[in-house]
Amino acid sequence: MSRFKYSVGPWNVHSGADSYGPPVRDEIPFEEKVKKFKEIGFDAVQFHDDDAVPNINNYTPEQVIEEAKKTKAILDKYGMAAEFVAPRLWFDPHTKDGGFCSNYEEDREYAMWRAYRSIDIAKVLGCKKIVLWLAREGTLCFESKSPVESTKKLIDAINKMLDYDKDIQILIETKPNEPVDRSVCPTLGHCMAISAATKDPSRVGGLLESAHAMLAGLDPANEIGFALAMGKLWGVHLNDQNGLKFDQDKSFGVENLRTAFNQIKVLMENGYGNNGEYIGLDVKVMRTENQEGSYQHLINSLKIAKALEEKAEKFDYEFQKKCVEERDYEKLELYVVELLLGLR
Ligand code: 3MF
Ligand code: MG
Repeated sequence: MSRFKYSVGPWNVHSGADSYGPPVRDEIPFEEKVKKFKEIGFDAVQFHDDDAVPNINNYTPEQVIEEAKKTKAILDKYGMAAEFVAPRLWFDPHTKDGGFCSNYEEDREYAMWRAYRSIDIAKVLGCKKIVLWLAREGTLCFESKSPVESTKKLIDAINKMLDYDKDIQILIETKPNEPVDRSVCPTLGHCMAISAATKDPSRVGGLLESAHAMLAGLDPANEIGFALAMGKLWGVHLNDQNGLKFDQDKSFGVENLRTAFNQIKVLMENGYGNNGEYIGLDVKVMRTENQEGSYQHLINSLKIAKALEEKAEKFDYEFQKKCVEERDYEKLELYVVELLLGLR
């Protein structure tokens, strides 16, 4: 039995198209994914606004709410909760230069429209969390935007969301780059500073994705610990990454097992989940996988995460204390590796 509740997004099961090639698997309908997520052992679904309401631009705000009810009915049918709604601001032609921090007022207004619709959808789906992965908020050409003005525009947009609804919480999913070259909010440290500058810091926190931390050259377990210390870790996207390259969204723990262990360990030690937080996975299956393998990365990631929960349960804190007293960190490090190798 896991102590955590796990969540996943519909985008985590996809047809395998990438920047260099077309789809290699068939698209799977949303309802079938939800059914399968439940079978695999997930408790909740993560949403983009247009996962919940496809073709969102074609609807009035009232119609968006009606459409979202259809998605809610599917969740209810399979006993699944919704974890969060995230405006997918990086897809639309209006946001090719960013949304909240775009140089064009029209784009900024469009971004707010999507943010308000995301809040409306979250209400229908029964969740309070709005995730902002600020994909295109930043620059490709440094001189095209002022970093000072961009930061202020982001704070302003978050303030408007906080005003729009008194119950919602905003979670910034930080990432240093990709698709932009330089992001406005690259790490959880930046996220905390932005939070403090908003009109209600108690409702603005963070979501840490393992791969995003690694792309910033940071240890995700450390980023998790930092946000926990601030009382502002309200979501995670566990996955893995082979060094500093493109965002790989690999299955959790397959490249950096010790870091994966430490992410689970620090979450467990600090009561993550006690306020209803989910462990979200944000993983993608390899393009080489066939149709039957569409969910294999989710099955594997869950298996690895739960196995690491067991390892963390076994962690000998007395031994750790002794090593610290003796200042024998070589001994402690060997212990951890032996634990992970099954030699302990
Ligand atoms: C990109 C991501 C995103 C976000 C998702 C929810 C597509 O690197 O991690 O996944 O997690 O959009 O905000
Ligand atoms: Mg993510």
